[in-house]
Amino acid sequence: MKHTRRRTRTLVALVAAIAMIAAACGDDNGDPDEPEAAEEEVAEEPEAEEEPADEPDAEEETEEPAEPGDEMFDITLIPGVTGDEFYVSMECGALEAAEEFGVNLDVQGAPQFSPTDQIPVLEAVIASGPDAILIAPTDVDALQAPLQAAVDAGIEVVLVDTTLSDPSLAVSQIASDNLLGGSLAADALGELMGGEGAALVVNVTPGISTTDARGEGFIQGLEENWPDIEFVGQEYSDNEPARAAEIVSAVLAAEPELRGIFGANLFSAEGAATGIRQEGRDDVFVVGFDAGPAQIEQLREGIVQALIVQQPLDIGYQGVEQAVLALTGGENTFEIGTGFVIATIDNLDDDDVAPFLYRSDC
Ligand code: T6T
Repeated sequence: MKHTRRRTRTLVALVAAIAMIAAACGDDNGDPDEPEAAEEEVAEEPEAEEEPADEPDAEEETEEPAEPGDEMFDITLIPGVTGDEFYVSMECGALEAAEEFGVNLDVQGAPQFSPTDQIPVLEAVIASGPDAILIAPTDVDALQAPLQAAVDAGIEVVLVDTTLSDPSLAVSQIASDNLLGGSLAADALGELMGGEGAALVVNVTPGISTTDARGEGFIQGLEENWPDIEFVGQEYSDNEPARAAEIVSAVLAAEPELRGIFGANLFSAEGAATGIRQEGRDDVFVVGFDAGPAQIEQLREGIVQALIVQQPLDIGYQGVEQAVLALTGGENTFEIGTGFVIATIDNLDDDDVAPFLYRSDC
């Protein structure tokens, strides 16, 4: 897309320049023979087209990689879902970068975290012809072919947060180290539980790269460092807090030894904590992933003891930066990892934690 636009622009400029030179020559010398000379030059023009096909033509000679800000690139961010403060914060970071690099940023998302809802959004975005798409795919396999269609249409793809089974179609992927995040959650919960009792994971939906990795990291972390904690399993909330709360009530009834819950994303963690509050249990610890405003409130209330906080602003910022690099002939970094902080009631307002808590608007 950018190449077509740049070529057209270069060609228009070239034609305009020739016209201006011809007009200037005609005006200046007042020699009646001169128009003939000009005509001769024009008549000779077609010969220029008889150059060997592999010679660079004037159009190609003037094509240079664009510089950031040189051209108003159009970039669309497609989050996993709308109304999720993790993605709102990512959008804030992306907007900051868009302003800095002088590109247009549009955001288009679906109200449910599901490929069925996200694919039509992606298809509409492809049809609108942006230069680049930043996307958090909602399923490792279902988004593979639709994103290949974007690449085939000449659109640069950057994966932000989640990834694909085969991410090689993207120029870059920027995400937390979710396996590590899961093991950090296991250690935080293991400490709180004093290394004893049973633990549950409330996850989102199988097939999401990030949350699958967190579940795996948590299980590995328990096995490696907390051998006396019994893992009672992983249940799926479908990204619905109410479903997460129901799961917690049901497992509490069935597992009297349950003392720890890991909520693997914002809505699962928030719902799991709500379930604990509804059951009136103060002997069960909750460690959640993410740090939306409701989660922070639960941390302050003492229903949640720790949050593994990602850096979505940085993911969004770097996503735009990588897209701009791809569009301007720069060198991309294929895999970029962003960090975590662990928030507790004791450090929530500290300077090294507070700036990472998620935003509900920019
Ligand atoms: O945890 C984030 C994100 O990293 C994950 O891929 C999906 O869920 C969140 O958006 C939080 O709701």
